[in-house]
Amino acid sequence: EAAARAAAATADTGGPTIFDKIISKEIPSSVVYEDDKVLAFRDINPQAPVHVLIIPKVRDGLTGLSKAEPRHVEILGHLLYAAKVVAEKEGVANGYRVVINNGAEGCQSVYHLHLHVLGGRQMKWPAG
Ligand code: DGP
Repeated sequence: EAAARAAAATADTGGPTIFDKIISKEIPSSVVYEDDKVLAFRDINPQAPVHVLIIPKVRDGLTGLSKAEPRHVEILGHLLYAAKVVAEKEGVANGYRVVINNGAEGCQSVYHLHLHVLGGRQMKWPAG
């Protein structure tokens, strides 16, 4: 499983991603929260009973966290606050984890910045 995920990690080409089609609803997803700037939907391959992805609706160069610039500070804060809202909505406010995989070595596979919100089970540390 870990090896499969590592193999799935890809390079940042800056091209369109599957998340564009999720934002446009061309590909259906299970939306758990949405506002004017962010969309939160269930991960297709959940790693915990609650596994939600939160993405900016406009990527604006944010293929990954490592591409963050000063202009992104507001949306970065918005995404993190949305994680708190999603955790409450999903009933895991007492304990959850927020993850950003960055780059191939960080096991990132979709190059549109996203937060993972994981909960509903005991998390382990260190993360794998
Ligand atoms: P990462 O490895 O951090 O880049 O996470 C990308 C996540 O995106 C991964 O956990 C699986 C999820 N994912 C990929 N394609 C789809 C999709 O079409 N629908 C949904 N809901 N999730 C997807």
